Amino acid sequence: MILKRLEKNGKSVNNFLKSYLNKEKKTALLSPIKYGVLSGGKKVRSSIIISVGKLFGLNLSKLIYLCGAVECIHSYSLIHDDLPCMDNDKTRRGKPSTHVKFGESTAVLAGNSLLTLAFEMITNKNFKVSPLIKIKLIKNLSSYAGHTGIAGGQELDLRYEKQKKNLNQIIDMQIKKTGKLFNFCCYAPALIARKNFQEQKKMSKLGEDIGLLFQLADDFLDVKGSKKNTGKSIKKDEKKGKSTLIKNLGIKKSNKYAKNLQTNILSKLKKHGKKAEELNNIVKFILERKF
Ligand code: GRG
Repeated sequence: MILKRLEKNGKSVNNFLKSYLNKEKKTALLSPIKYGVLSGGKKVRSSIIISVGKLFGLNLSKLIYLCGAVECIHSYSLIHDDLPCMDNDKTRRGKPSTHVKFGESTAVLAGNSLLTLAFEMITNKNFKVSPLIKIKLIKNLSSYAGHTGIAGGQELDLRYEKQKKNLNQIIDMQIKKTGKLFNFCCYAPALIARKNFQEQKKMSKLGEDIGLLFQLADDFLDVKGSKKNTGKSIKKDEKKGKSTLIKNLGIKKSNKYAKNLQTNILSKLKKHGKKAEELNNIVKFILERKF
């Protein structure tokens, strides 16, 4: 059931992105940009935005520009993550990585362009929210993508290779690398629905926890998953000496940690009752997923 919903959301977001990109000027970077953002991907961050919107009575048309922006940033991060100077991965979403298909310099520039497109999307006149809300969205999203978020987390991820790091350091790195973008996915609908500051903060924290859960599941898949299902190389973390929770605690304790985190997230959603049904199911999917 939830898989069908994720697929449906993914299609809506892909259609939006296709039509947005088809209106862009026809530059040499447009093909690698489309390849990076449109070919495959679960679009799970978009599904979180959409399901959090349901908690606050927001429909898809109010949120689609946000979904597009978040998927552009996510895809940029994957294109750069796969580069030879980063994690050097040749396969992504079951296809050649963008730099393998288009060359390294083009992949860097397509990634940069996806990052800036995200902010352009938020400023689009058809995204009908107030200018003040747009400024707040841009402020948060830019800090979550930069050195205090994704890029900073990636720097730590690379720096921590072949080092012994404690639990707090690992969690801090995972939250920056993955959690901050999920934070945005939960915070932004609360801001657009004009929820009070306390509620916005709660949604930010909930998003970070969901992002951490997502990253832990990603680490489990690296150990126990298959290349066929995940569409990317597996068993890389141990080879590269990555600092993960699994390396620190072992599989059994890491599983327990993830289960506790999931229970905690689900208990925070109880107050929303039936409105949280879809988000509940996504949180369950995140830990059970095979891809
Ligand atoms: C700034 C030069 C420069 C590089 C930055 C931003 C970055 C490099 C790396 C991002 C870190 C990263 C890739 C974190 C992993 C997050 C993660 C679990 C990605 C997989 O997400 P899924 O499973 O992917 O949602 P799909 O393919 O489904 O979209």
